[in-house]
Amino acid sequence: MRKGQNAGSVSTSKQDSGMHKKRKTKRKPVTIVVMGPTGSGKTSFINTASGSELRVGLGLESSTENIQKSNTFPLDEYDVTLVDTPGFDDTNISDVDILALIAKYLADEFENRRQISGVIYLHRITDNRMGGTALRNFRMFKELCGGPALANTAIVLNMWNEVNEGIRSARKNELVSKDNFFKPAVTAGAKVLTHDNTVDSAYAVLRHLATRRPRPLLIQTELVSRKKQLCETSAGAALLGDLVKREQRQAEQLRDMQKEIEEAIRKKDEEDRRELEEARRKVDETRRHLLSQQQRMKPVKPVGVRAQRNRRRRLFRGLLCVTSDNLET
Ligand SMILES: Nc1nc2c(ncn2[C@@H]2O[C@H](COP(=O)(O)OP(=O)(O)OP(=O)(O)O)[C@@H](O)[C@H]2O)c(=O)[nH]1
Ligand SMILES: [Mg+2]
Repeated sequence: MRKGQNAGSVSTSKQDSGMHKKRKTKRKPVTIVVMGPTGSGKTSFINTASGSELRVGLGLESSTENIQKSNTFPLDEYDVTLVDTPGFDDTNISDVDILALIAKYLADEFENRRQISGVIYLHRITDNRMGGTALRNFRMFKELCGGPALANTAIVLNMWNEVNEGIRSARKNELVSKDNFFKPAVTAGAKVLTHDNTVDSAYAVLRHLATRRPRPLLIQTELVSRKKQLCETSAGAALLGDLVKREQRQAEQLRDMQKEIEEAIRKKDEEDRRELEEARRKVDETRRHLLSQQQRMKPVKPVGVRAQRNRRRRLFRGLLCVTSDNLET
């Protein structure tokens, strides 16, 4: 059905270029970015709305690891392009790399005067709690957009038809009324909408965003206009704060494990000791990973006159600080 609609739009534009040349109206290009945790249904939403065939996840692993664009498709007087983003879940790609990817895409668009009309944040209404990963993703979404641009966002509660009326309205009320969930974004103008995996509900979301006046996202002005490094941006600071907290929790866990190991040694319980040491090794690995991510979020010092003169390098010095070539030793 989506393909038919796209094909239809192509033939419409061909007719326009022939018989109705004088009445030809140019559709307004609209770009909408889709964010949300891994597995929240970002790619599925994009495919449903655009008729694209971007890869959808099958298992628990994250499936979208890069920024990808949908087919551009007509909707009312707009030509809509949807932009898929990876979720922050620190598995296949680190959260720092994901932030760098998204930030670089947004900064490039801003620098090339291509406006972002809106941002969608997807949240599964089937989730019975707002866990650490969901909170982290939402925080990153909020910090990337910043106050004024939140008016151009939609928080989309998807999988809406998967739970009964009582549960979904109770969950929605909780999500929009709690300060640590969606309330601050809603107060700043984010619109809460629902999606039941149909083209109609996807279009309703897109129509809401397409009709709004585009505004730059905070990360765009921070990186391009104010020439901040990524680590100096609101999103960068939020991610760094999160990495520090997670690392502290791991360090605490390591201290507790050390006590348990000493106890096992004292009791001469060899099996217990081996199991605990194996568990400690894993926690230590996670902690080291978090420390190395923190390290990569450190500001990079200017590297010389020539580099200073290079506008592009200056612009993205924050992003360059998180690529492997530019790691501080
Ligand atoms: N029932 C139902 N399942 C859905 C819906 N949207 C997505 N899914 C399923 O949820 C899983 C994840 O969907 P994706 O679209 O890959 O999610 P994603 O957010 O792009 O995930 P990543 O690319 O890993 O970040 C897939 O198995 C989809 O089929 C929906 O509206 N209803
Ligand atoms: Mg995806």
